[in-house]
Amino acid sequence: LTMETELRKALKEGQFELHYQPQKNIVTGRIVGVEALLRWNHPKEGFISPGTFIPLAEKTGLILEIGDWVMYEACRQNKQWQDEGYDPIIVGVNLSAKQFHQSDLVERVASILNKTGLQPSHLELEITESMAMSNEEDIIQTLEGLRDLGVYVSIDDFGTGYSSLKYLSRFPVNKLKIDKVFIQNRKQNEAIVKSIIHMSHSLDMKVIAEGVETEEQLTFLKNERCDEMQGFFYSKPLPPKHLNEMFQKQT
Ligand code: G
Ligand code: G
Ligand code: MN
Ligand code: NA
Repeated sequence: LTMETELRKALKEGQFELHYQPQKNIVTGRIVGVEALLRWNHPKEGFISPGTFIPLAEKTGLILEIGDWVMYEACRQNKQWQDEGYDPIIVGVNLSAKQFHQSDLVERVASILNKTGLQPSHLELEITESMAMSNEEDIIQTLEGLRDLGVYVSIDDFGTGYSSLKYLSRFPVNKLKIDKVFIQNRKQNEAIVKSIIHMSHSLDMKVIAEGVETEEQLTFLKNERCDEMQGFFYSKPLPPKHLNEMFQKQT
């Protein structure tokens, strides 16, 4: 089978799963969100990382169907956690460029929220800089449509793309996610990390550090007033039932 055929089959036969990586408020230490990360549980190969199949899914357009499934499943799971009595959190979903540029994206998101019963303010869509930093009218319209719907939008891998900072201040975006390369080479990038935190707050945005792996990194981020953290220091992405255990521990 070609990989494209295999991907179609995977979608039809339910071979995709979402894992969730917790995001903590740095001050309170509580889980305030999770990022949904796609996993392909292949019957022969075992877990396949999205890095290997997302590019093909993008090329073939299959990403639209896969992306709808991801968003639906992430919203459904988050609603289920709320129904189970856990404190409400935000679920983050990665959007690919093709998804983001669908002319009916806002309607699709609204329909998924409607079907799953999740409140818009409990969904965050992650887009990359290159998707957002453009002057095109339809991009601004999409971002405004998402804002009016009440979902959050964050900029993923911030600092690694082609940032046109002139757009950032005009864009209805809620949060910057500092790319892990800046956190992991923290000493070398200290000035950059401080500046991104400062800039986020000046623009009335939240800021989260990705790829936090050490206590030293966390202490630095706390001192610099970074809002949230995500990374292996606290937890890798995990299947949903492990999150239930983490929620229980903190109540
Ligand atoms: O999950 P992992 O740890 O391997 O992620 C690898 C890459 O795949 C990351 O860049 C991540 O943003 C991307 N990715 C993970 N899940 C999804 C998804 O559901 N949709 C899209 N478009 N990208 C995803
Ligand atoms: O591109 P995006 O930021 O969506 O992808 C998140 C990716 O980062 C996933 O592949 C996830 O597994 C990975 N990741 C999450 N936390 C850490 C971490 O602390 N260290 C490293 N090296 N990777 C991480
Ligand atoms: Mn992401
Ligand atoms: Na990222």
